[in-house]
Amino acid sequence: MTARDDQTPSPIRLADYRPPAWRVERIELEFELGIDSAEVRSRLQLARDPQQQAPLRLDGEGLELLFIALDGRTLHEGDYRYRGNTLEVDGARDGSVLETRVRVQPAANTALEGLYLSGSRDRGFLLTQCEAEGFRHITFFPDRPDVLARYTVTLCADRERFPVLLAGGNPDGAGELPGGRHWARFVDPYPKPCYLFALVAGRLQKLERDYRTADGRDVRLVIWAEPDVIDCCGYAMDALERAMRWDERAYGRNFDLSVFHVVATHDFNMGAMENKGLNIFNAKYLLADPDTTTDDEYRAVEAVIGHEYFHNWSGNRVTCRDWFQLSLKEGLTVFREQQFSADMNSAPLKRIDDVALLRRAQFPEDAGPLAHPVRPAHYSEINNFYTATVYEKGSELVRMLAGRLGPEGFRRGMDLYFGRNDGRAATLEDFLAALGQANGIDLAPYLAWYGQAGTPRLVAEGRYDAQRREYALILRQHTPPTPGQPDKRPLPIPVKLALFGPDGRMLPLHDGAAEQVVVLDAAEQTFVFTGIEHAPVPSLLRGFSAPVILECAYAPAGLALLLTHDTDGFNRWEAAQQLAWRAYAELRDGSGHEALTVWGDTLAGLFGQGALDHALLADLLTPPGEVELAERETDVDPSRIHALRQTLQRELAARIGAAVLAERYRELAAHAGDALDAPSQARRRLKRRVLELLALLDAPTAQALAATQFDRAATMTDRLAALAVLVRDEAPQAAGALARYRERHAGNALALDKWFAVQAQLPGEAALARVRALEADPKFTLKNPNRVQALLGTFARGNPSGFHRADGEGYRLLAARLAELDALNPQVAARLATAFNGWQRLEPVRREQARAAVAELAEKDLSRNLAEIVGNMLKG
Ligand code: B3K
Ligand code: ZN
Repeated sequence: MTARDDQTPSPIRLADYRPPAWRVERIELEFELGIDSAEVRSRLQLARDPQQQAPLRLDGEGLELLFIALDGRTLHEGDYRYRGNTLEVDGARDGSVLETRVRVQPAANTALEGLYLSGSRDRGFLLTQCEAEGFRHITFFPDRPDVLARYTVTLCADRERFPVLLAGGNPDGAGELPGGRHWARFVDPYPKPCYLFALVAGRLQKLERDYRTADGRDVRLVIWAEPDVIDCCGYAMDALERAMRWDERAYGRNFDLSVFHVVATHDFNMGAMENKGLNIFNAKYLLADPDTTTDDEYRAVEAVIGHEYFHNWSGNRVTCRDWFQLSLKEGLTVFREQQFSADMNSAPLKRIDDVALLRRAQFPEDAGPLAHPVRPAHYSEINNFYTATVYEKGSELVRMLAGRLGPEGFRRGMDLYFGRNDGRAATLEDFLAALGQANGIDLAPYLAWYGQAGTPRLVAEGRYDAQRREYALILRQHTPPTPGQPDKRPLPIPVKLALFGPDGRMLPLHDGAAEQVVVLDAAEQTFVFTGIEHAPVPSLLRGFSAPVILECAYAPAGLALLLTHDTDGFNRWEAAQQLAWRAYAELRDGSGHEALTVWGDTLAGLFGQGALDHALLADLLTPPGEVELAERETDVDPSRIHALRQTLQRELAARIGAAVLAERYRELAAHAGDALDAPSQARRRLKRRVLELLALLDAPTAQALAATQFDRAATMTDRLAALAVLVRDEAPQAAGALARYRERHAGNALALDKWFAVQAQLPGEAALARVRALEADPKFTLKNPNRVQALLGTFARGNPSGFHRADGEGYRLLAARLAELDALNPQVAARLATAFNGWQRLEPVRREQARAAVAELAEKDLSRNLAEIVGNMLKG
């Protein structure tokens, strides 16, 4: 393995943390902006840690140093050294002022980290992305989150080319300069780490709104976008206002600047970024209108708007001491977003979505060669640790803590956490201490969750003693080994539970309560419930009270009872999932059809009753996805899993019946319109599921309905659902529909992404040729992360039967693209490479093909980002 240039290959370790030897109290930045070249002047006011002797060392990558002075004296060669991404300066004292001037090249920056150009040279705009370590691509600085400084930023540029100049903080003057140039200054009163610095400059239009915080501050909210899409920002503005109100109510947190900017870009490595006072969004999570945005995407916009806004407290006012603490801000902020989205929409549906994501993205990560704890102990490239484990599992850990404390206790704890750590760079220990101390509870045992990788298995066994009217629940736990962690400790696992009698009613537990939380904190414990009149069916882990895999030998009839009667919406869905899993295993192993029958008949019954919420019904009718099914197997053959899952769904469809499905489809389709209210969205969700099931029984009818739906659709949700059915079935109408879609949405990048993605999902052998053809499309480019994700990400991650070909062509295509992409954008390449995760569990032929493709890639000259992923992938 070779890592490019002189980057340190040795890992950074949590155990090596030392406070910074030098801090920066104030930084004044002055930018002279241009497309090809920009000059950055910086003035740092330094403070020295009297306990440490280290010379002044600053991070800087790819900077052309034009000038350097210390305390007003110009430095010359010999007074400083700029080598290997570090600038070392002699003679600095506590209170010294260091001035530098550097040149950077925005248009040549394809990594989209630091200062770069979004869009074309003549019409695009300049922006920055600093988290995690992009600031060092802009100027020299101690680029670590525990150096908090006060920022004054002045932007200067040509007025005609860059009419809008923005930076984080409060505006502090603007004016004209000679030669058609102008300037604008921003002062941020809150000390912040440099990863939260941002600027934007270009031709942007705005949507504005006035907002008054609960504590009486007037704030101007401004969303900025390029002129052709400014009309698509209204939904995001409403969502922002909802998020701000919600944080005031739920956490007592108010916004703290006089202006809050949000900017949309089509060229972004991730979803969005919470820069202080100047959030920057991937357009995908900001722009929305009924003609191009699906219902799921509307909810994603609301969620990401909330997420970034909530970071203003969980991340910005209280930041992380070091990057090992990343989940301190990310897990907590995902949790806050989940609460917000649950409050704005349906709480059970949100929980189902989130747990499905956890199972699809995080469980496989935790089970493969890239497994790492929520707080990793070491890393080589921090950008590789913005993972489902740090985010989604991190959120589950906060949820357990919140559950342990109850709503009032958690709020008390959060108040103490925010109050005590405001303006500080904190650790996960600080977080647990505040939550615990505010409630007089020792939460230290939960720290073990942060340090241990792998998904715990929770084994539950119930024994009913009719004579003593006692029910004993025996709970055991074990966590399989993960790379570097062979031995696992027991963790505190809160199990929220209820017991159901044979008639589907909840049995009273201790003190007559219907629901209770027991905490398993040893390898095995028994919990006894007395006064239980019947052998109960336990509803365990209600609301998914811990991120574990539950193993419980339910009889299919017991699961059917929960599916029909459980009062916890999430656990109803969970019962359907468990039943579907059993039914799938029966099909696979030819081991009878008990679960299949119970699953199909129970769902067919619920379908016929029509009493359920449409969206919940749609989710109940959806078995675990191909990725989740593969998780429970060894010698994985994705094409077989695909075929079996299709058979499984066909069985379900047959039990409901083609006529019933077609009839329900027509009923649902009768309510047209583009309304976004919950019932309308739910109707569209069910309509889609019904159409998909019908397609498995009676393809010609379903295709005809889909073609009509495609032509008449009033929403992107309906149009795309219909298109997906046509494309996946390779229906005769598919080509025409694709052509019409392409024509209709020619000028819209986000709609075009969906055009690429829907075709990348073509199942089986046909996928590869389609992906190759699409790569040759003039609209395909490796330079745009959204386009790469739409085509290659969807193919490699969202289409197992297409990607995992036995001949290995899918793997070779991905490996070849990764090498090309890595030269342009290492972060995006490294993220895409994680699609190889799980290769060790493939059946032998595919396993060898995948291994060979990854090994060959590893031989190339790779970025540190991609080298780390590929290296870990081969280690396990
Ligand atoms: N904090 C950013 C993610 C930055 C990723 C850097 N590679 C977005 C978020 O989680 O809100
Ligand atoms: Zn975040």
